[in-house]
Amino acid sequence: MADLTALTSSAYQQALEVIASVEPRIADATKQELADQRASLKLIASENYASPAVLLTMGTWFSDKYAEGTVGHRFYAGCQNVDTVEQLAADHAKELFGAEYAYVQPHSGIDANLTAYWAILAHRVEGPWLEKFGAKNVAELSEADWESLRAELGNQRLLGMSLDAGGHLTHGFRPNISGKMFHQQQYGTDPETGLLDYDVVRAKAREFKPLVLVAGYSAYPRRVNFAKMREIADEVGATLMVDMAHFAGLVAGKVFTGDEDPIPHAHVVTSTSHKSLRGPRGGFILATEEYAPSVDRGCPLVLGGPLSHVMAAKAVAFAEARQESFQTYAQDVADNAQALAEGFKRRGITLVTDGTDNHIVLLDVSPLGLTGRQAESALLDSGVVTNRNSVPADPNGAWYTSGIRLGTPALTTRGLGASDFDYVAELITQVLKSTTPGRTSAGAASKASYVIADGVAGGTKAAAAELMEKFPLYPGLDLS
Ligand code: DSN
Repeated sequence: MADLTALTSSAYQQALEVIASVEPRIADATKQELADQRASLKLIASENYASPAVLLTMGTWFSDKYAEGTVGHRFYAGCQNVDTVEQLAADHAKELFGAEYAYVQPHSGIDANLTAYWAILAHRVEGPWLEKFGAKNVAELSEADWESLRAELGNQRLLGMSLDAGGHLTHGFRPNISGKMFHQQQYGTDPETGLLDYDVVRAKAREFKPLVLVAGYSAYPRRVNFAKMREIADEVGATLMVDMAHFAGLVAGKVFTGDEDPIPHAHVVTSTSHKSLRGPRGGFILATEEYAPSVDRGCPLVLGGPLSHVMAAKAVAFAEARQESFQTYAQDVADNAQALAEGFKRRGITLVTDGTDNHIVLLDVSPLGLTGRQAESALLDSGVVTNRNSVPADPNGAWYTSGIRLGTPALTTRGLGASDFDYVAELITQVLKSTTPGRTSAGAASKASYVIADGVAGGTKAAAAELMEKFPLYPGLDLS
């Protein structure tokens, strides 16, 4: 077999030379990004390192091809190779997740969610109305039909997890389009434990009677029982949509099974491909046969031309995730999150829900007298890349916040194990305990500025770089 490391290195060296011949600053920034990613502790829960095969697949002439439509039914000529790519990506996704239907065109998680919402509305609302008006499709509805449809139905209702409890912007957050196209209500978590309370979700659902019940999260450090969510959805006649963007890798890797696997329980499942699933940046949707025809209309319902080069890379990533080694990786992601959480608890750091059982650890930095923004900045100065995040009922709002969200997918890809994550907890704790809030120029307490005790940021940055050298990113890839 060819030496893939040497091939990768020479492929990138040559690619960067070609790029530099047109715009050398982009080649330089690309090299610098690799150097930065190599030296820092990447703990952003939604990031990972895709394989060279996935990354290289995105850099081809598939990028140049328009292919609006679906496999075998395109609005442009010459799509035979795109058909091959899209079909393969969808087949791999169906096999990987055990889904009845897969739609791999969405460009991002938000695109996937919007497409799913409109598909659910089309399936649940448009269908019966077409019948009522005796129309075969929406094109046959007259303006007067549309007017009466709007007047009678108004906005439909959506119930999702609130942003500060760990839900996503697209789960009905007021300033997001999802909070405008639907009448929305949100469920939170228990104020004492920080855990999802299914009885509260059920009570809200009974009262609000949503058309769509959304489950899933981007900052909740716990597993969700999707069988229970489906029971609630069925009781009130809602469609259950699960957004598994964050934990798709744990589903693919069979860490989340039974009631924790969304596929057998949800009508529609949306996802990204680049987080714990470790693929290219993009989105996709899985659905039951019943919802498939509506989801299949993603273009023209919501989307334009699919990104064929990214669909090709999704196929490669799904093929990778079907290998047994991915299951080991996914289990390591969850085990490492446990080790990280335990490391913080032993060092007296407060965790939302007092722990984790997925890939996320959410620190509450308010007992240290810091905002999330101050903690995020101090950590970045120290070579630790994280993001600030709201905690439930956050007094500091969504900009300054009181939390730091950490995730284990990226550093697990680099090979760190439980004892390394304990050391990571030690490094982060040292920085946080050595940071104090700064003052505004007028002398008032600031939510943004901060002071780190002398030597701590530099010392931690050096320690982080030393740790990362033991776990090389893309080993053998030399761009010097
Ligand atoms: N931006 C993603 C995240 O960090 O979780 C969600 O959209």
